Amino acid sequence: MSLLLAMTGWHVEDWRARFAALLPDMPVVILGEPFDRRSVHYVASWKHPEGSLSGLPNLAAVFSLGAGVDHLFADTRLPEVPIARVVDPDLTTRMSEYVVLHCLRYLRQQPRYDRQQREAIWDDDRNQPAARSVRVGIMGLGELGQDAARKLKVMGFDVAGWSRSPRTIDGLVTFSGSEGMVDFLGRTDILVSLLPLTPDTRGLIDAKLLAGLAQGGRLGGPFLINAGRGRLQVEADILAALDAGTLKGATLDVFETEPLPAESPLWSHPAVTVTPHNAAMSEPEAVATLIAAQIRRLEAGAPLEHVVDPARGY
Ligand code: NDP
Ligand code: OXD
Repeated sequence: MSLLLAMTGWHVEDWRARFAALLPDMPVVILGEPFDRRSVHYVASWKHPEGSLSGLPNLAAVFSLGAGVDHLFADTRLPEVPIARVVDPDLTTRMSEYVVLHCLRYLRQQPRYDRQQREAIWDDDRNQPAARSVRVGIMGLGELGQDAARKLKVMGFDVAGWSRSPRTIDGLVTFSGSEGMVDFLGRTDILVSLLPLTPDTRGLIDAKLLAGLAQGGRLGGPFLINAGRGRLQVEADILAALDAGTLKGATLDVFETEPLPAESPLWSHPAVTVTPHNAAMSEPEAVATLIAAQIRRLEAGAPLEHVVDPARGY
């Protein structure tokens, strides 16, 4: 019985060593090296090549090495076995750090002071909005969205959230579905996207959505932070809104195409901050520990945790 590591873009050796230490009785085999396909009971995947998991007759479960599972559902030949994803405090904390950092950056006008420093301008602007006067709207109120909302509230922001199904969360103004979208956007100065990529969310952050954001708030116009998935956003529409001045700035960790192509205008746009899809990286020690515990649970006859629903796509 073995665990197959099937990943692209990450250093497989870090993961092999970690899993081998955590599961000393289970051989760890690597996609791309020779292995007996009948021996594989478990797969841990990050963007495995299309079709590479078919023909594993004893496969019992697939683990995403990240919180998102769109990379799994992109495989049209994905085996029909239970799929579990990462829900882990290490990853969640990293994402909340990213969201709080960039909301504070906009609140405290840091991009402007960076510019002023480059030009040696001392402009002691006295217009300093309070966090309580800035409305943050979080799209996606799951594991990551709820934690980010809690931490933004600690910083004093006026926080609301939007989800697919109605949610009641202590201390949070919530909206849901297409019927809640207009009111949600209309009270949002900083839009934070922590949505999964599904057929329903693809292309959601487009010209129409951006046009619905609050104008005239305390930051002088709306900002966007997307750390969900790149294909949630229409990059041409974001650039057009920035150039029209209806969007004041965008911080993007994820992109329609990754790595972000060298010719993308996002790289050099003065109102755009680019980070290389690492808002919340999967740290091998934390994530391998979680997956090893899941495998031990299954081997002991206990149910798998953090299982995703293929019909919903997350
Ligand atoms: P969860 O599954 O816990 O939460 C997803 C949230 O999105 C839920 O609130 C869900 O609504 C909502 N949602 C899903 N579809 C829709 C829709 N059509 N309309 C409105 N709301 C919708 O996921 P996580 O919070 O753990 O992770 C979210 C995403 O963050 C991941 O899927 C991944 O894409 C991204 N991510 C990015 C990382 C990075 O480094 N940039 C790192 C980790 C994750 P409901 O509550 O009704 O179910
Ligand atoms: C994830 C990611 O889904 O890193 O965990 O994008």
